[in-house]
Amino acid sequence: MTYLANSVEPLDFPIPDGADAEVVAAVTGLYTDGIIARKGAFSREWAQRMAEDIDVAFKEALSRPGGAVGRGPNRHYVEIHPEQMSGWLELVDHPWVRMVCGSVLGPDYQFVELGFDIPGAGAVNQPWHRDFPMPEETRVGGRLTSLAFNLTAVDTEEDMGPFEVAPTTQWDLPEGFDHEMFPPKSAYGRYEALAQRKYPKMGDISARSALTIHRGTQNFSQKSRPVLVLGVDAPGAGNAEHHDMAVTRKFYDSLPERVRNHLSCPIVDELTPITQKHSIEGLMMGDA
Ligand SMILES: O=C(O)CCC(=O)C(=O)O
Ligand SMILES: [Fe+2]
Repeated sequence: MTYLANSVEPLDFPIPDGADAEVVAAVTGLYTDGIIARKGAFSREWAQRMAEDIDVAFKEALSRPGGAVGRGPNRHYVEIHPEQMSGWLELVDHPWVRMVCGSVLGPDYQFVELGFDIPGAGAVNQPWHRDFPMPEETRVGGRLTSLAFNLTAVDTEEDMGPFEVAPTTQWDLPEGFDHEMFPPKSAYGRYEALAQRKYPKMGDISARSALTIHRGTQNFSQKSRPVLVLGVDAPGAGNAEHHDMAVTRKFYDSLPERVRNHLSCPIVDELTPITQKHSIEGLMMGDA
């Protein structure tokens, strides 16, 4: 593939030794398009439980100051603790999730974020963006050091303001970007030409580099389109410090060791509801 003059050029895809076809496809997909997916990874019943957990957490977050943060008109983000989601263990222990994380981030990957976006009725196009600035290791080393997994709580329909992504743009250097995350309006034509709209259904899961330029689009319907976000880092990627995820001792002790090994968050006696940090996204996308 060809890269823009103003983009990082990964020298080669870091495919682990002895990788099977599935691993090759995952690494190649994330290093080329910047987004991959597995249809029907979970049952509809599992996704329905996730939707109910999101609903409970969203109501709780709206009931207190700072519980939910605006990401544009009628659009919220809420960070939660793993124990607020009954299917969290099945999510992080899913063979596809483990395969993708291990293949792209190495064996010592860490779960650093759990949350959800809720674009409600009346949400408008977000500005094209990446979720955080490109780290040095990506810019200089051509390596991806984190992943965002997404799971929809509803079957996505055209009028719900689908997620839109511009494949290959995880490598775009942030020239003229606001806060190194928001490309200038003059570059929108390029993103619109590359754009793909995604129509995931309940039970589907995707994985992307959060650097791949994307946006939620205008929701013309009366329904909201909640989407879960699981953030995973390679060791040292540094995103954990932007999140307040924690687990209770009881929950931690109940987890299999192969999951515990991927948790570096605080282990506490009692969970504190998360107050969302003031973010650049809120500044750039507007309040809810
Ligand atoms: O609407 C979506 O699916 C994604 C929203 C998003 O990218 C964000 O709030 O950062
Ligand atoms: Fe985003």
